[in-house]
Amino acid sequence: MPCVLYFPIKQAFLRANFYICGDYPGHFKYTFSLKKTFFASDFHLGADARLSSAERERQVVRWLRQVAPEADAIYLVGDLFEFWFEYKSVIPKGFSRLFGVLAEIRDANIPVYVFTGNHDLWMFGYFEQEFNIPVYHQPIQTEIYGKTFLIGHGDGLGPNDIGYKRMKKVFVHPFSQWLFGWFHPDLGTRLANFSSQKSRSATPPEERNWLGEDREWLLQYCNRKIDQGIEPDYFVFGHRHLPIDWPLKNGKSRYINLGEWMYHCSYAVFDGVEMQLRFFESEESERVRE
Ligand SMILES: [Mn+2]
Repeated sequence: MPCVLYFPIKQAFLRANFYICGDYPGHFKYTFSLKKTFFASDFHLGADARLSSAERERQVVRWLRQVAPEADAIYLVGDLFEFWFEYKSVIPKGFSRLFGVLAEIRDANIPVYVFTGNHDLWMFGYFEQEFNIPVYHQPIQTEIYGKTFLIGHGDGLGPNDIGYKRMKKVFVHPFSQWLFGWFHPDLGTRLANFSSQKSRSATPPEERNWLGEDREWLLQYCNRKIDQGIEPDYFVFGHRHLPIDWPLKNGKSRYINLGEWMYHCSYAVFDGVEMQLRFFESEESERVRE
């Protein structure tokens, strides 16, 4: 078979996803599709916004259930929770529906990768032990179907944000983590909720504007990486709470920001050829693109 035919067919076969799903016992659907990789970030479960946190958790679960059958992998890129801290023997209450579906997805052998964000960076092994989900505290570079990706939450990257970078040093320091771990969880959680009330994760989208190419920190970070010779096809970040799809100066890479789920319910899907920003149960609206 000529190469021009053989390789696309082989690639499609490698990505083919044959699955049987049963909504009810004895009721099976046989489906075929090409596998896709999904990315989402900034659910901020635990904080109310357009929907209450409980309603939003159900929405996230609906999304995960919808995408899982055709997912080759699911990347959850930070700030899943408004606040998360793992004590030695205690985790925060709630999120049982999310955990149920994550356990189901992992038990079906679909890879899930979790990144910590600035709101939930205190993950110390629970996700690995309970769900067999690797947790990344730093951006990673990876390859998916021949395209290269640099994926991370995005906090503390780029110029500026000096105040946060200083605070992050304290947050990730083993001594402060050890100390915080010795506060009673009710007290620790209250302290954290008090400080996150001051944070602006719930700022509505109309108050979040594209600052322009020269003032978007994560865009500047991408440009710096390109200057250093690091040129992935896609830079994928969250943290900015603004869905962005921006072509970069090298004419090859793109900066994708996943947006958030307090208002936009945005996510990205890579089908092996193209990366697309999409919106779940939400008006396809305010995405930033050139
Ligand atoms: Mn966030």
